[in-house]
Amino acid sequence: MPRRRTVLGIVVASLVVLAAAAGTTAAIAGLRPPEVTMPQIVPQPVSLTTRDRAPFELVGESRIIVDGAGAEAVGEQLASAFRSSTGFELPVIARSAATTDATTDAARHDIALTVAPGSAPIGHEQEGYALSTGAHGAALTGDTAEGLFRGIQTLRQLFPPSIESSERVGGFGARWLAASVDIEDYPRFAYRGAMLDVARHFFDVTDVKRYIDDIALLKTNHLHLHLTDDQGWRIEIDGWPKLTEVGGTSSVNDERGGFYTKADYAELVAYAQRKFITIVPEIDLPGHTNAALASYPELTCSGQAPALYTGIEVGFSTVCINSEETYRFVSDVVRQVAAMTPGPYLHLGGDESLSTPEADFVRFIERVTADAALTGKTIIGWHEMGAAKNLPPGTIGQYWSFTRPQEGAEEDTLTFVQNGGQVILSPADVVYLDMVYETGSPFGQAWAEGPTSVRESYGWKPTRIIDGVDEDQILGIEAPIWTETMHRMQDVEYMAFPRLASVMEIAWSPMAEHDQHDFEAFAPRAVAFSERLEAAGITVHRAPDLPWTPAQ
Ligand code: TNX
Repeated sequence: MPRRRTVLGIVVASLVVLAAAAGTTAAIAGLRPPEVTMPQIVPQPVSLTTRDRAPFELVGESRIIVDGAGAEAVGEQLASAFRSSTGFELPVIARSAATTDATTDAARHDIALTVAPGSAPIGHEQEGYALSTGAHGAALTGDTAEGLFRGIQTLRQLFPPSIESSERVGGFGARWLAASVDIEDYPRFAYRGAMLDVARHFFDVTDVKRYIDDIALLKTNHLHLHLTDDQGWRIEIDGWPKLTEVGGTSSVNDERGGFYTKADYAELVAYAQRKFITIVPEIDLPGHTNAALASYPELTCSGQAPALYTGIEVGFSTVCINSEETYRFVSDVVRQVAAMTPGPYLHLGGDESLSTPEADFVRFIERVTADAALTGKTIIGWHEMGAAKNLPPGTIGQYWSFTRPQEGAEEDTLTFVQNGGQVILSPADVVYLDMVYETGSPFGQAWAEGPTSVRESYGWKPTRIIDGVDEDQILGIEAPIWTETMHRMQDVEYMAFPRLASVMEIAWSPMAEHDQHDFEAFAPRAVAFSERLEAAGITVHRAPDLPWTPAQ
């Protein structure tokens, strides 16, 4: 495919209406899948042209033809997403081994996945892709396997939602059609994250893998794990066994404790890598440390271990800033966590250290970030870390104040920029997925100007938050979910969906900054995406500000 510059915007030409189904309101679990649907894609692609051509049809003989580095593994993931619902075999075959060539009749029903230099939109080689579907076949190309992986999330959304079902859908005569489109797409921000708090309640490897699957659908590429807090320490550290033996047992209301062994953690990292998601580990310091203090009294200034904590207050704990034992502890933890982490980032917290005197906080942060930077990782800190001006160059700040910065947040955040680093935006009043929805939400908190509707989660612009933090200073956007009020993955999903779709559209789609940032246009796509999640068995909150169709 030739390299082309893409035009920002969406050109909707005429749609082939093979069947009457316009919109994605057709049945999910009916006897047979609907025929062809209007493309409703989240995040909105950079350029999407619907073509006046017959649709692509996936049939029992369809094959996934792969070519180029890493394409086969992506092809296998696509095949496994489609096999259960369609009942088709969908063999994944190397282009060189495919007996029919691309121009023959049989290839009309094949999906070709190709990694080749020069196929992604120019300047977007890492994650960009091009996708073309129609009666000629389906062809997805990228410069990298990662680009292909992002592209298959789009391809999935061209089929009816029921293709995501884990059970066979439809009987004799069921057809799997995808509208004919040409798409070129790439992300606005390099960092598109979700954060899961596994400290307030523990979520085991199975749960986290499930969340990785969920967030990957929205082209999320980082999962930040909040591994330690007052209520629990969740990661095994050699030489400090009580962190997990003692500190790993507690949780909010003692509902769900636990921890990851190093092997568990490696399994998560590897699982995420297959979905092109980088795990960002967070060890929160110097506050939010009660679980560590309860495990090792020598980390406190009094030498007395506090009791394990199962409440939801914040800001009452701190490691002892004037003790060398503290620095030996932090250094061990940081080195081991860095060694477990192939990704470039190490998050050292720094938020809400309300029991650490300011001068001590600054001294502690400057010392531990300098030490942690020796591991070669880029340090991330919550914006309060910016109170320390002497940070390793390039340290990233994670902003969690509101879309209108509250006191000090702006100044703290600018420290990172002045120091050559970028900012991850997590404005709590719009992207904190643990904020209650409209009244009656069974989970969540409301402190960040809650409730937070889907409309609010979509209605903000990243460049309008802090003067001096513009497009180039923004590394990306992250939606945290704090789990004081949730201990089951389905409850996490209920809070995350559909609001994570809003946040990831803003993070991925360049047009979310421009005039196409329009909730009325987003809303039906959010519904379509949610129906897809429901078909896959993922819990969704049918928030009242979206135009739901009655459950089938
Ligand atoms: C604030 S925002 C926190 C967390 C809480 C969360 C609850 C931030 C960096 N810290 O400790 O869990 O509020 O919404």
